[in-house]
Amino acid sequence: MKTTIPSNIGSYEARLKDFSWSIAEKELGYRPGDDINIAWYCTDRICKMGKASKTAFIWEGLGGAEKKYTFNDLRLASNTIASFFKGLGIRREQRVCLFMDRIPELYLGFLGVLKLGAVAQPLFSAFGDESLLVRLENAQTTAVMTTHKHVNKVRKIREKLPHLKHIIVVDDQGKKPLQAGEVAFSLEKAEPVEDFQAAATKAESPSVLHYTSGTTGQPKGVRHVHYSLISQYLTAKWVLDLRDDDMYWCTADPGWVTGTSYGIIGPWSLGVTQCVLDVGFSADAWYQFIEKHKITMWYSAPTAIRSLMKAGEEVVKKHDLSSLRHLASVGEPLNAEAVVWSQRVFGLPFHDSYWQTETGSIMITNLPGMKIKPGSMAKPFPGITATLLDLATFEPMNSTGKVGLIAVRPGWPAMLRGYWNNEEAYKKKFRNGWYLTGDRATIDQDGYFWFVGRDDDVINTAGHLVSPFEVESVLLEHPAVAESAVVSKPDEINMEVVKAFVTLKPGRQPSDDLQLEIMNFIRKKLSPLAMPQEIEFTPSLPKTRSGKIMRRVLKAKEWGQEIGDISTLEND
Ligand code: 6R9
Repeated sequence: MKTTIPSNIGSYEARLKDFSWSIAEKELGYRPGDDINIAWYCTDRICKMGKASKTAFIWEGLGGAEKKYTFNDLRLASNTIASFFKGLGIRREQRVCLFMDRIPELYLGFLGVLKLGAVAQPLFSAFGDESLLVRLENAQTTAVMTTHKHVNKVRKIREKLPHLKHIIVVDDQGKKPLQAGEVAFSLEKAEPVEDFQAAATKAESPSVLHYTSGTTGQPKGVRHVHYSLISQYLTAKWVLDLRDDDMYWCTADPGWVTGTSYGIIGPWSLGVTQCVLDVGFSADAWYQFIEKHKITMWYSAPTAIRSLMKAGEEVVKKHDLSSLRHLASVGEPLNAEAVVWSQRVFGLPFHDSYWQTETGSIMITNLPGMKIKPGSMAKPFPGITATLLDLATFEPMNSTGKVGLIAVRPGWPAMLRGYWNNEEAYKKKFRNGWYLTGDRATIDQDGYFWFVGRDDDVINTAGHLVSPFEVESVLLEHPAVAESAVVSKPDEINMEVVKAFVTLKPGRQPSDDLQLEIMNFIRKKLSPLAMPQEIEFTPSLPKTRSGKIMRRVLKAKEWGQEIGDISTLEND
């Protein structure tokens, strides 16, 4: 048993009684109507509070490369980057895409974009040019900040992007020539800018644009504003329980909302030191990282935890992990075995946290001090009114144990303010005065939420949301493919993986060679995260009488479930 220190939140019940978001506003010294700039709060304010020389950021890359930054370094770097952007003519509210591996420039660039008052659009560096194109096109992105490793993908699509004015390559050391319209920027060589007036953004000024996948249509750009800081600060403080002397490690990539809300904004607005490891997964490397940096608070995801479980306990014993004091998880259902396992091997349970790109901050969670029921997401964060709505009527349900739609009363600070250029999709997220998450759950007699599944066809593979539509569209571009349907199939580690069913055009025959050819074709266009693990050729696909492909019939077979109502099935 670890020694128990009182948690930041104290008593959940007491907090529920007197909760107001003004608690966070007061702690941050913000009054309604004031300017609020996330980057200023994460850097300048922390320096003003006397923590300029405190370590803010420890970065580790391949081969043990290490870089360290103080809060003053963050302040200077974000000033320098913001001022460089300004010099290029980038203006407030224009979108600047960050397209990099998890190198320091990604984190510092994010702050620089916000400091300028422009909108940060982080995208996974694993994205292929097709995935990149739809997101840059939709956001009418002005600039992309990238590295030599990834710039070719941007070059390939540049002609299709009339709004894209600047490609900034941050690791140019004069080694490789850049092309016309590209500009090099080196943080190490740039003259540090001591004074930069952070943009006087207001609560509702746009800040971050994260793309998320739905079942239909292209990915949607989730619009966030600077006021989201209020939620992110307080949830990082109460759920992640971050304190001044913590060494925090959030394993998420900032291409995903977890990597920005809690991999940048949460910890740095609290003045907490965080560590980033930019190497591929290995249990030994991860434990080594915890041991070396004496990580105290660790925020990760179920797929990673399941991979650690698979790696076994011997490797745990090789390391001293006694610095850990609090663990949390997000992104997928946290299975009960993972909680029990972590309690056994680390002496600490993983605390679940449930939220979405759209919610911007944690909604339902197992707060420190709250009883853990392994397999349950536990209860709403104070200030969050969450309920279950009836699947048919969208009215709140009162019965326990019945499956309903998870819904949240709108109005928390980090809530999305819309989908980029897609008012219609945004409107569909609200019914009877509730925000619809699109997830299903049950609630037990103690008010604990138990995740059941998604209410749509979106695939959650290793915590990454994949739109079947996006994968199907790419498959259809192959000359041999007539139709396609993409569903999930079970997987021990990733919980679910992508599987594609394909019908072929007349004259084309299924073969292993063709399968390989299609795989190679789509690999260039999709991110590895969205790649099907399997392509199955089939003579026909199940369809409704109106011609819609019934993915759920295919999915049920993969999962060995009942197919349910197939009265609308056309070709039975
Ligand atoms: C932060 C994030 C959101 C979807 C969400 C749900 C699933 C997230 C979960 C969880 C079960 C949890 N999800 N946390 N499912 N238990 N603790 O993950 O954002 O990428 O938008 O995904 O992920 O289905 O609706 P995002």
